[in-house]
Amino acid sequence: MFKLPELPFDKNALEPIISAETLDFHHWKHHQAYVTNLNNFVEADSSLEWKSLEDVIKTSSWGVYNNAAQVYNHTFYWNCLRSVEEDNSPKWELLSQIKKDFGSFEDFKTQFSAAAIWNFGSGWTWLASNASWDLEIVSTDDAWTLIWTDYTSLLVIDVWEHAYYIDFRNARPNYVESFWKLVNWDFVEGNMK
Ligand code: MN3
Repeated sequence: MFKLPELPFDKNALEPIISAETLDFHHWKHHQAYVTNLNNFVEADSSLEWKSLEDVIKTSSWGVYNNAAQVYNHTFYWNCLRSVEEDNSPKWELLSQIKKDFGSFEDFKTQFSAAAIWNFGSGWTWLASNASWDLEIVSTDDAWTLIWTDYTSLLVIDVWEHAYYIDFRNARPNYVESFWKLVNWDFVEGNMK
């Protein structure tokens, strides 16, 4: 059985950008619902019982895949966040890699923000490293994750409406712009290894 992971911060830690109310819905209701749905599938299919979450994602389709991937994506997203820092930026190796692949940190943010804003409908926008260890911005639809691709996920933003509707209503660009103050670059850099 899979469990809803705890948030890696207090539920008011992301205010005033992401409210405790959003986290109540997004973590306790949406993320929990994916865990509950996944566990219902596991209960009905004993072949899933001893698999890791990543193995379930790699070997399943449709409802099982969608719910398992959403459990994974949300946990990854929470880990990408921390409390507000006005002048928030990556350091060391990650910063030099970003400069190499995007020109500058500002250029990277501009491209990533545009990808997240124009990611049509519900989905996720990722910073990932490809098989040759170059950084790329990749957008996925619905529950899609990068687990069964050659990409290594480094950073993600959830652009489903439920991620921002309470705090930003329909203004996804404002959510995306504010997201930069919340990124946990230590986690992102840790994913490069
Ligand atoms: Mn979500």
